Amino acid sequence: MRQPSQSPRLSRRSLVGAMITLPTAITLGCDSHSVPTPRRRGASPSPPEGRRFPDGFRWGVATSAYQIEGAVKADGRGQSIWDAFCAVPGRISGGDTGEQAADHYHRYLTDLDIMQSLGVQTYRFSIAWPRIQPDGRGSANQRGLDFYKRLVDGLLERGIEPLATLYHWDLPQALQETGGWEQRDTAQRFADYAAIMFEALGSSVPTWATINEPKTIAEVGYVSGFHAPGKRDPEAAWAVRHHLLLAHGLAVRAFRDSGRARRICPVLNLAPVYPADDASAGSTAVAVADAMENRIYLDPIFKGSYPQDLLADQDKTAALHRVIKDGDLNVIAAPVDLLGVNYYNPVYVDTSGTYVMKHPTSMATWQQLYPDGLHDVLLRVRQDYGDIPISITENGIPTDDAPDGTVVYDPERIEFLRTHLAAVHRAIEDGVGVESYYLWSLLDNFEWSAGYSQRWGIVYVDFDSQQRIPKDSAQWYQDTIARNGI
Ligand code: GCO
Repeated sequence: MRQPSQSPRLSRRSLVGAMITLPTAITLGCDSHSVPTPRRRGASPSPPEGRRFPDGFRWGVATSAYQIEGAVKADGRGQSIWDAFCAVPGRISGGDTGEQAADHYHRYLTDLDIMQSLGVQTYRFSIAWPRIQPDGRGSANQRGLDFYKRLVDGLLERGIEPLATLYHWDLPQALQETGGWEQRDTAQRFADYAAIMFEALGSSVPTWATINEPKTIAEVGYVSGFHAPGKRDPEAAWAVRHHLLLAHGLAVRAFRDSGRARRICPVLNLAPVYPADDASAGSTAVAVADAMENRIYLDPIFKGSYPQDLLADQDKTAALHRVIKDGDLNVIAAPVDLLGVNYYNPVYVDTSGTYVMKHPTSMATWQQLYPDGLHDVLLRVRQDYGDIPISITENGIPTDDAPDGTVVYDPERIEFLRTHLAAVHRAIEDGVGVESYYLWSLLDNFEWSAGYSQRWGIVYVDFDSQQRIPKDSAQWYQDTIARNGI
């Protein structure tokens, strides 16, 4: 998330945005997964810079279930909070929903072939909890499990390493109806679901991620209300933050109990926090913003305690104090193997705590473009939390893409990727153990409250015909992977 409670409402998830009119094009059938070949013309606008990544560095792409799968009623899937949220008029730009999305549920073989053709080495996807437990509890729905088994097998057959995220925001609606993440019990339900997945796929998935961006869930789902479940209840957000962290810790414990000699990590969207001006340098306002953006998640997981400066503000954090039970911090701090970092933007704060825009943004008006922020945030993690292996689990930009025949020219995305990868490279040179990079995203997809008005993929999706067209950036990424550098 890049939209904390104090930020102006111009941030991510804005409800404005025009739908792109799509040309009629050939549909790639579900079964005939013929692969569109990335075109060879139109090279990167910038020359190679000669920055090679370390041997063994892994290049990936990322997606999430609700954003691409569609098939929301297939094979016994239950309803998620996003299905319910999309059904509320006015919540999503253009009245869009994830009902069809990129129809990946039926076209996953096409998508796997595209990844293989690009030379992608690892794929981060998420599992839709309501496909596995339609009501969020009880025994597993075999048909739901089978889909992810087929997906993982398809990846392994193509030599692509899976990274499975257990929770990318699609809570079973039945659990929302009993209180959702405001309820402590939901953390235990999550651990039970996680245990089902470790049992089913734990021998074939080498790396697991627990919860994607707890910050976005709390701030955008419970403070600004732009995301499901659409609440504006800052008090509730404190309980949600704690229960998400607890759910993470309980899932890590379940993972260790499963005896799998694999790896597990949290995925946090971190933002370097800078003073907006001289007056705010060293101010409490900057420290508070940093606590809410970063430390409130990093500290419990890696230090076993909430930030003291935050807890000391008893008035502000009374609702947090109320939900912390003895032993919770030990659970939350269960050792992890890796840290997943999603990076999209920095934050600048003035003395009043107001977020200030200092850089140009992408078409997502919350996204200030500042590649150095990625370098800074990586160094900061190393300095404050030690030498944790790190994966960049998301990084990307939306652009206003429209195909010209079979060509989709997206130079802005290539420039974004090139400059951010240069920042990652610099961090590695400075000693940070970054082992992999997952570009967000493989496909154009359902961008939450922005619906289909923002295209984040390196592969264009015509949402009418479901035709896929690799963009220029796909070609650029293929070359980058092939030479292991930029
Ligand atoms: C997130 C999610 C993705 C988004 C991406 C672009 O970070 O919010 O992980 O689902 O689509 O970040 O906003």
